Amino acid sequence: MERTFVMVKPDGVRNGLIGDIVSRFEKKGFTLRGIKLMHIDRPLAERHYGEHREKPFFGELVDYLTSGEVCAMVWEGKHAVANARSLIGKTNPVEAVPGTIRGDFAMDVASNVVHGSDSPENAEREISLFFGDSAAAVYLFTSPPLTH
Ligand code: FUP
Repeated sequence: MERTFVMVKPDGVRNGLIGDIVSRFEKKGFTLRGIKLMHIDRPLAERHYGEHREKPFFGELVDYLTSGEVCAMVWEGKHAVANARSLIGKTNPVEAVPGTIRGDFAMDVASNVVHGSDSPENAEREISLFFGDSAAAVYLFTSPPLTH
């Protein structure tokens, strides 16, 4: 089984899309292995998008990612990386076909609602970055036992 890292970006959280996006992954057949709401600081955003450091849009990308809470998730399933990218759609929402998440919920490349890893290697790197030791990810998100 493969895992992938998916993140509802700040505009997706602000627009109330977490439930819809989670639902699409569940209905597709993915298994949820980790989920948390968090605020990304600039160093984490810069590491996550390190491959784009030299691009002209890098500063705006980091501003955008740190502008509000995100919902970070680990999803597992067969061909998880490729299947997730099919659900998410093209990077530029103008090109993303209706029926995909970006095709249905986004208008502009600079705020395209959701992230999905582009390779199994990057998925494991991103899971480690956001969830710590990836092998322990499942346990990290188990609620503590109730103590009343
Ligand atoms: P993706 O893997 O689909 O998220 O796409 P990329 O890794 O190519 O891009 C990462 C993020 O950079 C995108 F989600 C949006 C942003 N971006 C821009 O803002 N402008 C661009 O021209 C390209 C990407």
